[in-house]
Amino acid sequence: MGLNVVQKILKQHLVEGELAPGKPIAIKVDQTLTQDATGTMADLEFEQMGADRAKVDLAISYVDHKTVQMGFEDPDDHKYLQTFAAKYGELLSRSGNGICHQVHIERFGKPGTVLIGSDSHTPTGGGIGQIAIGVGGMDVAAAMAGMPFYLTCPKVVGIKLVGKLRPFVSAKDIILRVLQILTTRGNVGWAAEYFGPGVETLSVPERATVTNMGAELGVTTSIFPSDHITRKWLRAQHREVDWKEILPDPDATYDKVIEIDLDELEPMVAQPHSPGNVVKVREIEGMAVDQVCIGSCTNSSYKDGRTVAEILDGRHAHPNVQLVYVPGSKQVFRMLADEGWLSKIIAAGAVLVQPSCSFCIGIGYAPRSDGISVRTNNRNFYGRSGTLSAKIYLVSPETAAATAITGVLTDPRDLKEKFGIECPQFELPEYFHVDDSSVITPPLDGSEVELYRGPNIKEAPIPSPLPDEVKGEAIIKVGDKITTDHISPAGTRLKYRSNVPEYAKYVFESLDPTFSQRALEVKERGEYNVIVAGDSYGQGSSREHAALCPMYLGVKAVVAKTIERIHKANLINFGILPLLYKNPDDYDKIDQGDKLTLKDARKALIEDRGEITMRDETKNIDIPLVYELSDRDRKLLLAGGVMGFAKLYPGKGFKEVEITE
Ligand code: MIC
Ligand code: SF4
Repeated sequence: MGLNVVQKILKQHLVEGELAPGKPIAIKVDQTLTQDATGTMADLEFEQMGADRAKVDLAISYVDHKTVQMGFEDPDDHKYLQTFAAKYGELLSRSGNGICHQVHIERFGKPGTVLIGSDSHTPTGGGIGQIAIGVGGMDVAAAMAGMPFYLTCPKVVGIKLVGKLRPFVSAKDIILRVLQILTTRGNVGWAAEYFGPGVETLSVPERATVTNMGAELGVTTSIFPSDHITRKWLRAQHREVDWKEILPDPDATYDKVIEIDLDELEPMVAQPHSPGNVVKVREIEGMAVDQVCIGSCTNSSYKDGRTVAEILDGRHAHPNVQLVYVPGSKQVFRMLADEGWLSKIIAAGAVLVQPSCSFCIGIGYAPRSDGISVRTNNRNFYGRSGTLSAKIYLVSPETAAATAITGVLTDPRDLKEKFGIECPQFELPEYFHVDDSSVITPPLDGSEVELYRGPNIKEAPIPSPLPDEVKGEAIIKVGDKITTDHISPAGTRLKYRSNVPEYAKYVFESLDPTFSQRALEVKERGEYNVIVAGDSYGQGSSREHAALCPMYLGVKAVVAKTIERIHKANLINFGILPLLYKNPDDYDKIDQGDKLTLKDARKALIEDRGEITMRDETKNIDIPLVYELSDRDRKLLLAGGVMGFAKLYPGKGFKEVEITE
C-alpha cells in the first residue's frame, strides 16, 4: 500500500515500535531547536544528563523571545545559552536574528528530516516537508544527549486543497478555515498532511503559515510535500543541496480526508479567546479597532511584510489605531529595508520592532483596557496580550493592513472598491539576502568553555517517586480549554523561566492568584495537590514549566476529560499523573477543596491495570479514572519523571529496568 508523506518520513526514522496509529514509537531525531524562554531549562536538564556534546546533526539555540531584556535575568539567560552552545556544540542565533521558526525554515530546515523543538510552533518546518514537532525542553535535552524521541504514532488527516486563492485571501485564511472545521480540541493523536492540486499554488512561506498554526489544532505535526516549489525556495536561500523530493505515493491513503476549495475561501477571523473561534470577516466587519499588530512566527515572512507594505503604500494608519510591525528575521528585515518597503510601513505610522516574538507573547504592546486588537499571530488566549480585559482577533496580514487603514475590522477584498488598492501580486525573489553572521558557530572542542550562570538561574527540582497512595486535595477546579498560558503566564513573568521557585508563584495567576500559596500549604502538610480539569487541558505552548512549576508546588496528578499531547508528555516527564475520568460526567461531582485519595496508585501502574480509583473523601464517593500510558511512561511516572528515573537508575534505559514494587 502506498505511503503518505508523514508515513514515509516516520518509516525512515523509526527506531522502536510499530508504525501503526495509536502505538508507542521512537524516532531518530536529526535536528533540535530551543528558544530563550525554554532553552535555559532544557540546557540545565541536558547538563544533568551528563552528555559531553549535542549528538544530533544540527542543534541550534535561538534568542528571540526575551529580547527586550526586562531585567538582568534575561541577558543572564542569554549569556548562559551562549556559553552552553559553545561548550556542547550548538549553533546560537543571536538576539535580533529573528524568530526561531522563521529563521529555521529560511536557513536550516531540511525536507525529509525530523526536527524537534522546545516550542509548540516548531511544525512551521512542515512547510518544507520536514517532520517538525513541538515538545517540552526535557525531550529536546534527551534528543541532544543522543536519545530518540518517543511519541504515539499518529493517524493522518489528509487536507485536500483544490483551486487557487482569490485576491486578498491568503494562507492564514486556509488555516483559520481548517481550525473552524477541526477546532482546537479532539485532534490529539493526529498529524495533518496537505495534498491535492492546490498545494502547488502555495509558496513555502504560505505553506509555513499553515503548518505553523496547525499547532493550534493540537495535532502532532503538520506537513506539506517537498516538491519543486520547495526546491525553488531552498535554491533562493542558496541551499538547493538540502532539497529532496518527498511526495505522497499515488495510492497513498489517509485516515480521514477533508477538502478545502481555495477558490471559495474568504477572509477569516478567530475571535476571542480561542484560535478555534473562527468566523468570516464579513460576519463581524465594521467593529472599531484600537490596535493592529503584524508579525509573529505565523505571518512575518518577506511575503507578508511586502504585502502589508504594498497595501499601506502612501496611506497612514487610522488615527484611532496603533499599528505595530515586527518582521520575522534579519533576512526579512534587511530585504524590506534595502528594497524600500520598510519605509512605506514606517510612513504609515507603524511602530517598528526588531525581529522577535514581541507582542505575540505579551512582551510589550499590551492593548488598552477593554481594547480591541487585531493581530496576525496564532494565539488569542485570555490574558496573553498583557491586558486581561482586551479582546484579540486573529487575521491575515491583508485583513490586518486593511483594518489599520480604516480603523474598523475590514474585509481586504473591499480595498479595491473603497480605495482603489489592487491586491499585491509579486513573485518571491530569485535569491534571498543570505547573511548568517548573526549565527555563532561553536568551537570543535568546547570542553574548556566555562558556563556562565547568573544569580537567577536555579537548578530544576527533581520530582519524588510515585507514592503507594496519593492523598491530597482538589487544589483547583478549572473548565475546558485551559491553556499553558493560564497555568504558567508569559509576558512580564517570562524572566523567571530559569527560577522555578520564583516562577511557581504565578501558576494560575490569571484564574486564581491565591493558587500558589494554597498549593504550598498542602505540600507543607505532607499531602499532594490534584488539578481537576475539563476538556483539552494544557492547550497551546510547549512550556514544560506548566508541569515543572505545579510539580514544585506538590501537584501529583491532573484529572481531566482530555489532556493535550505536549502537556501530557511534560506531565509525565515531571512525574505528574495524567488521568482521565472513565465517565466524563464525574467531573461535575468534584468540587475544589475536596479531599481526594488516589488509591493504590503505584500498584495500579506497576500492574498496568489501566484504571485507578479516586476516592472523594469529602463526597464519600469513588470515581474511576483511566490512563493511556506506554511502558516507558509508566516507569517514568513510578520513578518521579525523567530526572527521578535517572537518579534511581543511573546510566540505565527504561527497557533495562523492571519496577516491581
Ligand atoms: C508561545 O507561543 O506560547 C511560546 C512562548 O512560543 C511557547 C514557548 C514558551 O512558552 O516559551 C510555545 O509556543 O511553545
Ligand atoms: Fe514567538 Fe509567538 Fe511564535 Fe511563540 S507563537 S514562537 S511567542 S512568535
